[in-house]
Amino acid sequence: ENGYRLWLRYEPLETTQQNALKERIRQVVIPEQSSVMQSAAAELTKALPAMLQTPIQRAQSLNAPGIVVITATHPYAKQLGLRQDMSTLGEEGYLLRTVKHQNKMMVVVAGKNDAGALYGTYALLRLLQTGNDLTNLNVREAPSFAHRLLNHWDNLNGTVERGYAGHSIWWNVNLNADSIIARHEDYARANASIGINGTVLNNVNATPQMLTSEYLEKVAVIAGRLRPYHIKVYLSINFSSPKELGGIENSDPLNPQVAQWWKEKATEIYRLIPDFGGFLVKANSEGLPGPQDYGRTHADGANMLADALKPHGGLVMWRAFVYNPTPEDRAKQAYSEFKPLDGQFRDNVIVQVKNGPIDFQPREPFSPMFGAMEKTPLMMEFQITQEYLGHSNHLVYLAPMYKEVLDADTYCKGTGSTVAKTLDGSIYPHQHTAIAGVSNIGRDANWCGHDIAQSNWYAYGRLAWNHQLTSEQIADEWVRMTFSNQAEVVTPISSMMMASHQTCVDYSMPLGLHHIMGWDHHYGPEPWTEFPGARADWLPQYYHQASASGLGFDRTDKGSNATAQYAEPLRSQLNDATTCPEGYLLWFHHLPWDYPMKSGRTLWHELIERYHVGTNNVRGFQRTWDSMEGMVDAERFKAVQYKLKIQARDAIWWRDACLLYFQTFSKRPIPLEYERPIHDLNELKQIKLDMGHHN
Ligand code: BDP
Repeated sequence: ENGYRLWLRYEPLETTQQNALKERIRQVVIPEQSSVMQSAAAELTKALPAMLQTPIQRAQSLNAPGIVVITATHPYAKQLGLRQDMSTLGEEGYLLRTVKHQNKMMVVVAGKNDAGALYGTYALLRLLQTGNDLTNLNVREAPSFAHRLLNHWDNLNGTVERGYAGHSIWWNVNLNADSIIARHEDYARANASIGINGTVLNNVNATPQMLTSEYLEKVAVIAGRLRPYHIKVYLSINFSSPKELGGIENSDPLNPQVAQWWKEKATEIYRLIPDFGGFLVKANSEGLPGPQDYGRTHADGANMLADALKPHGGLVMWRAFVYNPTPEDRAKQAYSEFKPLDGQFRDNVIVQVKNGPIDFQPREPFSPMFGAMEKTPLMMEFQITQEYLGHSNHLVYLAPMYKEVLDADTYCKGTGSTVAKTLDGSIYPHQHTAIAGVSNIGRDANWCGHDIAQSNWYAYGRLAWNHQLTSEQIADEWVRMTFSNQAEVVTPISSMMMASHQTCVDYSMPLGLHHIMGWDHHYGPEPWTEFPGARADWLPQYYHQASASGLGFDRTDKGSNATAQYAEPLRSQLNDATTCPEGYLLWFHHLPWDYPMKSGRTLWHELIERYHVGTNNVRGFQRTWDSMEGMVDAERFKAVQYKLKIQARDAIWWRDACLLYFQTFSKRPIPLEYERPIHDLNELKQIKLDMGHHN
């Protein structure tokens, strides 16, 4: 058991559940023929006999009890009395019902279209895998966001930027090797099972080469493998492609030759891939080219690409991850840049915004762009790969972090204007809704490096489908399918997962600290780093502002005034240290070391407390996991046990490094009730990691 099967293991069910189901499922009827329907059929044919330990027949008519999978337009929908209910079902939605037909019980999966039927099929299999016996089914679901994407930061040479699970599954591989063909199909199954319907195949730091015909042909091959699972492919593009590939003098979006080049490129792409999704664009960001190179705006650039894709139905996902080494607080820059452009984008442009205003830190407040852009559809960009959260060495379940952001109240249209509602069409009724997650997938046998990191891929997909699910529910499902349905396994593993994000925040960047990690590789602590000639906004001091007077970045109206980018009453709440949530305290405030915290401790003492809570919790995770020996398979047991050792050591490394470093400013002791540091600061400063990747 090496983790390759993810949450689609289809282990034999418990005997009582099997026996009940064998009566209920005597046949499977899937009368429609599209390739997506065939994927649904293939999954059922693979899963049911394995779970029920008995062969299951495919049939055409409803003359025995069984599972029926149909779309809204099939005559069976009417015969089974579901047509009415289906007429109001959302795009790609489905119903799961147990229906009596001529005295036989039918378990019906009814999709709005064939994609809905596929998603419904996986939902049914999820119910079976998690112990349900399919009596009295009454489920009605439709996705929260229309476009649910993974973003792969994969380079054409096969490396993966910020990837910690081996090389790319797409690039620098033999596309015709059996193992790669199988990977692609299993990738598609896993994504379809959680409702992902789009994928960007290459790094946002894109090379023009991506759009050469040599590579587009490869994209067409991949698209062909994902299509039966209703997954569209998208590409990241380099804004200078017309100049670099087309030999045009420049790539100015207002140059008619440039616009023409993109039109022709779009036509070429759609000739090869008729259902191509569109472009993801990182422009004028971290040194990449963009419209501003020619004195044009982000809207000029995005619209020119949107016009090229429009006749084919394609979308432009234009990233708002922009910041420059100017005096303006980095946390304010995306809003400052984009807010004045609200209303200037074509209707097939979506602006893709990272969850927080800086950069995927362990905890960030939500980006103030959410709620503030009324006339422009925005989409969330989450990071699934754990760039700043211990790579694939640390156990960190990210659903609670995603939920914290999705459920945060922007107050843009009064109380209850959550971030999720600003994006899903309920507050601003835009034509397109979307969400993206930066993938943690590579060619490792277990896909994600850490067996438990699979839960982040899973949780992202589940929340993209339905942002109202709870983190607990998702963890529960995932553990049941990935490890076991036994309560003795489900409870400890899921409670450990639920505590893990706050734990990682505590041992690395508690109380709103951010961006104090290792230069370049972003692994481990380096609050002290200086780099001759480096941009100030790439260095930790810029963010923690530690001094004899205290700690934290003053973003109040006395400081950078980033709080003013939020709507009232949140603005005032964040602006005042006594009402600012402690999780964001040092994000928004620079406070004296003796500042009194809610606990009654001083800030310095509270910092020590948080770091120790973090390290102690990881030691607790080790004990919890060791109690799973014999309850989960030996191979994954050992693998996770080994990773937890690394995490425990790293947590202490973080704690000692940060406390000893901040102590050089606070000049206060570590109270005797806490463990003594086991490193000294100079020794820690000597650690130079070569993580084998750059940027
Ligand atoms: C940063 C990563 C960098 C990415 C960048 C981005 O360190 O590798 O290229 O985000 O999102 O967090 O464009």
